[in-house]
Amino acid sequence: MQNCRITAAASYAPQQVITNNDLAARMETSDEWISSRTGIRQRHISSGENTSDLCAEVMNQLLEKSGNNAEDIDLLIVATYTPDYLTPSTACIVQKKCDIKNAFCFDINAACSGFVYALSVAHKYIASGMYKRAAVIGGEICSKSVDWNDRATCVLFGDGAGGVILEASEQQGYLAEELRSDGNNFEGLTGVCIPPSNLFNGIKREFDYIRMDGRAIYDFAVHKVPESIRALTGKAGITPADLDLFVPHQANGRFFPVFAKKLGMDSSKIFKNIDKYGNTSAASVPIALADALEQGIISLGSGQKVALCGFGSGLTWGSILLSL
Ligand code: 4VN
Repeated sequence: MQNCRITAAASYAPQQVITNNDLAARMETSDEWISSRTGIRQRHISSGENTSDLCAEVMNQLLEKSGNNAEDIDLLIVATYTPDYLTPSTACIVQKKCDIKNAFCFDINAACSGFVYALSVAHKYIASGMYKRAAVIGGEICSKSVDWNDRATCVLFGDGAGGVILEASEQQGYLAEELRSDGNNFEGLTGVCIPPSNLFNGIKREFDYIRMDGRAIYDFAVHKVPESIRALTGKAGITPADLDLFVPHQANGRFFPVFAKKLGMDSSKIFKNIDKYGNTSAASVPIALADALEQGIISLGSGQKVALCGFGSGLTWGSILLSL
C-alpha cells in the first residue's frame, strides 16, 4: 500500500460575524441560553458568498501552503450538504474557479461526517497507487439550510470551509479509520427536504429546512463518538489517552467534557473552536484541524497522533487516526 500524509491545511469563513446578542435582537433567545447550552458565542454568516466561493478560497490557500501548482492536483473532493446546485457538484465549480484542470472532481454528502468520509475516499485512491495528490475540502453555507424562525436550531449553525492536501509519501500519515452509518434513524436530523412536487400527478409536498430531534441526536453523539474513538485507537494498538489531540466535529460544546471523561483523556487534548464558528457541519473538522495547526498546538511533520471524528445526519459517524 502506498503511504500518504497531510501536507497542508487551510480554512476560510465569511467576513460577517453574528454574535448571540445579534440573534437575540432578532428572535426570542439570549446569549445566556445559547452559550450555556452550546458553548457558541458567535458564527460567521455569508452575506452573498456561496459554498463554492468558500471552498475556492480554501483551495487557493492549500495550493500556496503545500507548494503545489493547480495542475498537480489529481483529485478534488468537496464534502457538503449545502452545495451551490444539486448538479453540477460543488467540486466541479471549485475546479473552474481555481483552474484545477487535471483533477477529477466530485462531492460527498455525509453531513457533519462528510469531511471524514471524503478523506477516507481520497486515502483509498492514493493508497492504491493510482493518484498522488488529493485536495479534500469541507464547505458549508448552513445559513441557507436553517429555518430562521426555528430558534432551537438556527442559533447552532454557521458558515465556513476548511480542507487539506493529502499526498503520497514515505511516511505513514494515515493510520486507521472507523466509518459507520445508521440510516434506520435518519429522521432524527434532516437537512433540506426537496420533495417530489410532481404537479402532473397532483403531488404537492412541502420544501423544508433543517429539523432536529435534539435529545435523540444528543444521546447518539454521546454514545457513538467515544465508542468510535475506542475502536479507532484499538485498531492502531494505542489508547485514547495516547492521542496528542482529538479533533471532534464542533456540534455542541457540552459534548467535550463528556467525551473526555468517557475516553479517559485530558480535556485539554480535545480541540474546541465552536465558540467562534458555531456548528459548520462538514466544514467543522477541517476548520478545527487548520486552527489547531495555526495555533501551534500541533504541527505537520511532527509525527503527533491526531484523531478526527465527524458525526451527524444520516445518521453517520466516522473517525480517522492521523500521524502528522
Ligand atoms: C450532531 C449533533 C448535533 C446536536 C444535537 C443536539 C444539540 C447539536 C440538543 C439540546 C439543546 C442544545 C442543542 Cl450531536 C447537531 C449536528 C448537526 O451538525 C450534528 N446540539 N442540542 C438544549 O436544549 O440544550
